[in-house]
Amino acid sequence: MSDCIFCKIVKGEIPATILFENDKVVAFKDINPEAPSHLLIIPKKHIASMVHATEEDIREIIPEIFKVIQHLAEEFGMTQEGYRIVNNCGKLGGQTVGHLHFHLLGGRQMLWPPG
Ligand code: IU
Repeated sequence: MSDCIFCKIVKGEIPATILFENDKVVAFKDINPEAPSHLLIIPKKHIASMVHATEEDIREIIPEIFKVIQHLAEEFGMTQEGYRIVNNCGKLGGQTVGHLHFHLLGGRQMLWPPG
C-alpha cells in the first residue's frame, strides 16, 4: 500500500532502526518505546490487521513472525526475565497503524490488565 507508513519502512523509504530482515519479515525499534526494549515485528506484505490475515498468511507468515520474535527476545536478553508480545487489532484493540505488527516489549515489569 503506497500510503502505509510501515510499507514505507519495509521499502526503506522512511528511516527506522532495522534489527532483522528476511524475505517475509522485518523487525525494527519502536520510535516511541514503552519499555527499555520495544521492538516491532511486521510482515513485509501489507496485511492491515489480524482481521485481514488470510489462512495462507496464518500458515506462511505468522509462524515466521513468531520465529523472529523468539530470536530477538534472545538477542535482546529478554528470555531470563520474560517479555510481552502484543498485537493491537482494530479500533477497540487500540491499533493505530494499519499494517499488522507485533510489539515485543521487555526490560520492565508489565502490568495486567492492560489499559
Ligand atoms: P499500535 O499497536 O498500532 O498502536 O502501534 C503502533 C506503533 O508503531 C506505536 O508503538 C508507534 O510508536 C510505532 N511507530 C513506529 O515505530 N514508527 C513510526 O513511524 C510510527 C509508529 I507512525
